Amino acid sequence: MSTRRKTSRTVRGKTRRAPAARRPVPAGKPRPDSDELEPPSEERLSREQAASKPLRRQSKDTALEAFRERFGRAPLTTDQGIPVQQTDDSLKAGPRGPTLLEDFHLREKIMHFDHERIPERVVHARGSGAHGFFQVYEPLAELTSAEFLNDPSARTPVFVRFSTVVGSRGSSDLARDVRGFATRFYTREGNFDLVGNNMPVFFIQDGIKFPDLVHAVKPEPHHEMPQAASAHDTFWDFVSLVPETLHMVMWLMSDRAIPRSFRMMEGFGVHTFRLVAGSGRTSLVKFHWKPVLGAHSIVWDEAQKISGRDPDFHRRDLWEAIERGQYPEYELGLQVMDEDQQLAFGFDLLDATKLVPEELVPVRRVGRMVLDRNPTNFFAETEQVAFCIGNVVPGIDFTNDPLLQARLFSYLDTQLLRLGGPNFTELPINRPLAPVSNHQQDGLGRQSIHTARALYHPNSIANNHPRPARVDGFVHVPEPVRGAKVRQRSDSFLDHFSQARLFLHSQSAPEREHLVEACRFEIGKVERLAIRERVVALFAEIDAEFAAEVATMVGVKPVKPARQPPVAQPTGTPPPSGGPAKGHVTSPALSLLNQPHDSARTRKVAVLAAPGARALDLEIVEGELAAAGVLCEVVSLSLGPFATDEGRPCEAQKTFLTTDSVLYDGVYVAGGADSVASLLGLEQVRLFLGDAFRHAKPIGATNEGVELLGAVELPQIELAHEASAAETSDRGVVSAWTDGAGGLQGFAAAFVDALAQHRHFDRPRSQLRPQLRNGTETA
Ligand code: HDE
Repeated sequence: MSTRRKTSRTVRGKTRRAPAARRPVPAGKPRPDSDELEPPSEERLSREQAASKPLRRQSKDTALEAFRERFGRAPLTTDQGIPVQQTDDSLKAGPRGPTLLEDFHLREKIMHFDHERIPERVVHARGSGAHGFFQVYEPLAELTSAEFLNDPSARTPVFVRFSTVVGSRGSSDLARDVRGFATRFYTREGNFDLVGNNMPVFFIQDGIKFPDLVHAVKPEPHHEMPQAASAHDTFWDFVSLVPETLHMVMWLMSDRAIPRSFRMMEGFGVHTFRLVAGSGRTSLVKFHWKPVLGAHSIVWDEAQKISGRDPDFHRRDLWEAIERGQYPEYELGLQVMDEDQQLAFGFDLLDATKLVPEELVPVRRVGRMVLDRNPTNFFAETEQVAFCIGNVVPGIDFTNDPLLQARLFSYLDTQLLRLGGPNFTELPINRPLAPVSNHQQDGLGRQSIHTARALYHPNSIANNHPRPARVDGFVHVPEPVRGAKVRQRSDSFLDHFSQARLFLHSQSAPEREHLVEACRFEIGKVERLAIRERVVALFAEIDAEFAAEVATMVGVKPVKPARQPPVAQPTGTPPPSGGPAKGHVTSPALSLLNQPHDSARTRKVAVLAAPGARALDLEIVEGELAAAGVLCEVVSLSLGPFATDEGRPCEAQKTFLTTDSVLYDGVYVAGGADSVASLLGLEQVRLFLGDAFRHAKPIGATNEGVELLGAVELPQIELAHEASAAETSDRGVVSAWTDGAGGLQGFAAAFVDALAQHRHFDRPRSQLRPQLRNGTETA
């Protein structure tokens, strides 16, 4: 039934990705990189060519191709190219004798292995990367002179690395955490790195607090626990003493911290940057990434289970979507403000703990990014990529945001240890496509062989080359700077509560409930009562009712807020109205509920079926789901083909042992009396459906499959009656008794709608019954 599209082929015994030109491209989409990317020739470009030739007209893929090694039929050699005759036994004095020092092959092999690891990133250690391109919709000349933002015909190659912040390289993707969203644009004017997160604000206002924050949230120093979690004393101790963290803490406790997928997450540049037009006019800007699939999350119970079932869940999801040709897509958004609006909104645009509500300054969508190629080698690309917030191109500049200023120092510095010296810019993934010519010399791991004799400026020997680019060179905005040298925070940074409150009040009821639960979970894990009390007291400054809800579950007496700071009313435009929390100032854009929910494309559905399953149900429903871009996986009693009621084979891709409900966006139970009878007897089936229900996922069933839902007794949910012709949809549970193809198509359409809604939090929260009516007793 389900077939997988082939995206790889075997070349001389090795699995190789098909060349870009032959990979599937979704209908209606232009082929990625088509104008700049000539498909890599089958013959590898020579190193000399790659090193000497200006890269201006190459795509990043072509540039990387020069460094890709394919062994083909070449014999095994040492690093020196000496053929190795045997690699299974070390050189010994007799078969039972000691190993000899002269075994250069053994020594080289072990030496290299011993040094395979490099230090992991101090934060954002766990990441996943993808290549793609960015294309601007129309020239933005009135805003910026950046060439890649002015040429709609150009596809600028990009490399994106998504990450979690706190955990080590091997930690679970599903930690409650901020996600990094770092994008490198390989523009013709050099590399531009937009090193952002999936949340628009940050914990602290000044970079000098970053080591304190990170020490507090990382595993505690005495026993290095807990891994990849903020639910421990030191983090909340820091929060309780540094109220500027509170707005970001609200985001961290919200569903945004457990995204469904990297493909379904917003991205934010966080800081206020500057755009500089050719005329010299500057404006302030906040960068956004808007996922075309909308932003969606999962629930905490699910996150914890996924961490056990598949800790690579996000990494796998990204990889597989790209391999399937379902390329993740994001639109670049700009919130543009005038220079004189720095203090116009009731807070300071230089303060990274504040966001600009989209209702005040709409996000203008200016271009799109498509991620269409997986890396060839994780280490060489995803691990060795060295982003730097200081990598900007002419037309983009910085502001005095003190967090941004500290980052300008940190990113270059950190690479020296991680990548072993100043020549990390020569690693293939870090090389710009723009030509590089300067007087940099020597250093550990230098790869370019400079032929110039005069590596200094000015020089007469090479007629001053390379010369400064007088016309196109980067010119920093000549912003006037005046002030006394002080270690001081601006008064305009001192309101730490208004936007935390804005975020809380903008959440829909289920999102708010999740947020409260998350706080109870996290603070409930804090051992020291004094810390719990201080946190709850700070929460009371945000919202007394919210603080009381948390307090009751964490052994703290609710406290009255010491003072209610004035709500910073945005000036200039009326406060956004409507939204879930009536009577409060809200920003509807902050609620995930208000994200687009119009497509089920790329969602994954578990199809529960066993021998005797109704062939027509499977064929029609799977076909309709596939047509809507939904991926189906048949989960059954054992792997491999089984016979349907018509005797035709159906391939089971997973069993109840090898997969779990939490790894899917929805579940469908096919009809067929024999199939349903076998499923009824399995405890795993009850757990599968029970979890899907608890996690508010769409559940569908046709014909005898409806009986299985009845047996699980989904509380207060109405199911289709055998006599009724049309399908029944009740809070994301879709069921139908239907013989014909038309009825099954109607069912599938309703199920696709339910999938597009993502989650159905309007379901009753009562517990499912602990046993199947007709099935085995369970604990
Ligand atoms: Fe980072 N951050 N950061 N950060 N950051 C790093 O750079 C740092 C901050 C972000 O996928 C490090 O190469 C300081 C904000 C991402 O490779 C390091 C401060 C935002 C990534 C570093 C911040 C980020 C990093 C660790 C406070 C969102 C992963 C390894 C002044 C706008 C990039 C490395 C990748 C990585 C320092 C705050 C995003 C140590 C000092 C705010 C996405 O340089």
